[in-house]
Amino acid sequence: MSKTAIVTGVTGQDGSYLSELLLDKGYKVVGLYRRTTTDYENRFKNLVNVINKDNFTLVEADVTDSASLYRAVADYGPDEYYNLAAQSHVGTSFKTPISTTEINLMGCLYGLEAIRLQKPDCKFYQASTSEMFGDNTRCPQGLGVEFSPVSPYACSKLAAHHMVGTYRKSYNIFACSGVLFNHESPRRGENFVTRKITKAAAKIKLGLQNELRLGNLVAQRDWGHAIDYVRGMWMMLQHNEPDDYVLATGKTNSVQQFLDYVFEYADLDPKKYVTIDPKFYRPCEVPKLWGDPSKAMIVLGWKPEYDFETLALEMYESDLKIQKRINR
Ligand code: NDP
Ligand code: GDR
Repeated sequence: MSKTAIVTGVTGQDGSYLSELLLDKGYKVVGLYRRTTTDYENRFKNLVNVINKDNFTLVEADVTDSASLYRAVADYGPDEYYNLAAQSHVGTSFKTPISTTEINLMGCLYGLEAIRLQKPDCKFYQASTSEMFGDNTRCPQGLGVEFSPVSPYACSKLAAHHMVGTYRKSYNIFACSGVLFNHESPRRGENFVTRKITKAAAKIKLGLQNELRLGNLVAQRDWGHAIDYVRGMWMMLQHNEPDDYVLATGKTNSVQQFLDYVFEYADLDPKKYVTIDPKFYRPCEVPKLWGDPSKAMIVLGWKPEYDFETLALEMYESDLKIQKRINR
């Protein structure tokens, strides 16, 4: 019999790729989404490959509304529950710390409780993050490195991370946290720095934009591709023991390096177009993320297939195609 998975945050980057992976593996996928006022087409654009498939169901739920999660678990009796929903923008979390914490911490806890009380054999995946390492620059960062969060986003995710460990130890729930380093794709939200850069480069190339305003260019990130990372999430839940894992490429680059690489490929000079705007600085910055994925590689056999260069060029080419289409 096919397995059923609930995926929260299904309209986001990872939710869409994970749904595709699970459907390919024969799962029934129940994607949870919250109502907003924006138009349907834009809202579900990441889901074009899955939305009309027989085994894919969209269910309205908000992770801050515990009843809606309890109902989804009761109605669908999932074998796996992937908690991807989040207010995921670090900069925004300084402006909306309370709702960020409600979504990221309570959304996780409500999901855990829905499972504990109604379907305790359901496996649970939590989207933890490298942001939890914060300003601890001891590198490369694996699970032995101390967490030192420096944003409301990271604090909320760290509390959720500990909650997952607590449910695993206290109630024997098969709950795993994936401590994932930055992962991107053509479906990355447009206000994250990689997508902001590839979209701007495409628009500048086509004469549709002449300035790109950015914040801190010296921050370093370990950037991988979302397709590799959703595969890792699924692998964690297929292992015989629940545990936490880091997923990362094991390489780090600065924002400046990402910018230079994309602009050079597009044959553009960043100095002509890029302006530093303090509006994009954060009250506290995470200076350097560089992950150590060796545990996931050894125990799960996970390995990223994309590198920084392939990722950056795929994103730029995709944005160029989108801009050509919408400005035809
Ligand atoms: P996105 O921002 O693309 O997606 C977040 C999703 O959460 C969206 O579908 C959003 O829906 C949904 N959501 C937000 N609030 C609620 C709510 N109250 N109820 C229901 N759904 C809600 O994130 P990613 O796909 O990039 O990331 C997935 C998860 O992984 C997140 O938890 C993120 O924090 C975490 N993570 C991401 C990393 C990355 O580099 N991408 C790295 C490490 C962790 P809507 O469309 O309505 O906004
Ligand atoms: P991050 O991603 O904060 O690492 O969180 P983001 O792309 O927002 O920032 C990366 C770095 O770029 C700097 N930066 C800018 N960032 C944005 N968004 N916009 C700018 O104009 C800009 N200029 C410079 C930032 O200061 C930062 O140093 C992402 C999210 O997906 C989280 O949900 C996830 O948990 C972590 O990655 C791992």
